[in-house]
This record gives sequence, C-alpha cells and structure tokens, in this order.
Amino acid sequence: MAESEHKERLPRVGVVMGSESDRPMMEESARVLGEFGVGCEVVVRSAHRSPEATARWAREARSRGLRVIIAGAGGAAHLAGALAAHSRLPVLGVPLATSPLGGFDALLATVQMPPGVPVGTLGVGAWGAKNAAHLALRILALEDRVLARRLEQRALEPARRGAGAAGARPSGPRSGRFRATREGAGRAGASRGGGSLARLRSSRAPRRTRRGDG
Ligand code: RP5
Repeated sequence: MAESEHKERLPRVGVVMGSESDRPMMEESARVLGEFGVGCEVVVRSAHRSPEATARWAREARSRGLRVIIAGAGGAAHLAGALAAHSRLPVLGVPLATSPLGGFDALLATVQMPPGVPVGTLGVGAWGAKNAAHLALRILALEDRVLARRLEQRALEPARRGAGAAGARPSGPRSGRFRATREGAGRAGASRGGGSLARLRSSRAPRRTRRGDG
C-alpha cells in the first residue's frame, strides 16, 4: 500500500471544465477517482473565455504532479484540444450536452483532432465523465501496482456477485418463473416459426401441384 498511499498525497488527475455550469457532470469523474483513492485537481478553465489561463494551467500540469487530464466542455468544445496543444500529458475529452444541439456539437469538436494532437474522446455527458475517470485509472495503473490490483478486484466484483446470486437462483421461485418464461417464449417462437414455415410450405405446395397439373 505504501507505494500508492505515497502517490495519493498529490492529485494525479486534473479534471478541467469549461464553465462552472459543467460542474455537476464533471463531478462524476472526481467521484469515480475518489472511489479508487486517486486524488484530483478540479478547476474551471475556458478555451474561449480564459485562453491564457487555460494554456498556463496545461503547461504547468505535469510539474504539479498530474499524469492525466480530463477535460469536459459543451458547445464548441475546444477545451480538451487546447489542453492537448499545451501539454504532453494524455488528455481525455468529455463532450457535454449543454447546448441546443444536445452534445453532438461538443462530441465533434472534441473528437476530431488533427493528427499529433490527440484527445481520447469519451461518450457524451455523465457516461463519458465516468469513463474518462475509469480510463485515467487504467493509465495510472500501468505504473501503480496497488491501483492495478484495486481495478482488478473491482472488475471481478460483478462476477462474484453474479456467481453468488446464480447459486441462489435455481431453488428460488423467481428463477423458476424466469426459466419457464424464457422456455415458453422459446417454444412460442419455435411454434410461430414452425407455423409460418408450414404455412409457407403449404402455400407453395399447391402452386407446385397446380404447375405440375398444368
Ligand atoms: C462551454 O459552454 C462550457 O463548457 C459549457 O458547457 C457551455 C456553457 O457555459 P456557460 O455559459 O454556462 O458558462 O464553454
């Protein structure tokens, strides 16, 4: 634990957003990072409204100990690209659905970067904000065995829960009903399919007969 505990004293991820209004969405990134004990620096910087401060923040990010940048913005979302232009840290972009175009504008602005200035673009909105954090954790885990183990344990949790639940299911009435429903649906489907096929055959057969007759 010492290795990771030491690293966790300093934020390793920068979570940047274009406006204070993006905060509720981008807090999803901070929350996921916090679940894994990874510190983050959360700031508001705008590619359009405070370009100089944005560039300075990006240039100094690495020397402050940051290793990954997550940038969320909506509309003409140039924030992630601007940060990638001023820092060699990996930048993960989260397009936000804040304009009347519903995030499609931000998605295109974030994802379509020219070669050599990459922004790893995630999905729009909360899913993107959460996955940006998960991706940042995977990047950090390349150099952090403790974090890598935590990610591995977390990845196995649904399977363990599933195995436990599956172990309980066979004797439970719900699983019986579920099985019966599925099987019933399968039979119904087969019966419908068989019926259609039979109807098709029977509708063809007379024609063949008629042709034969003719
Ligand atoms: C973008 O414009 C921000 O990232 C935000 O999503 C959007 C609206 O910003 P505000 O007008 O609410 O400050 O730059």
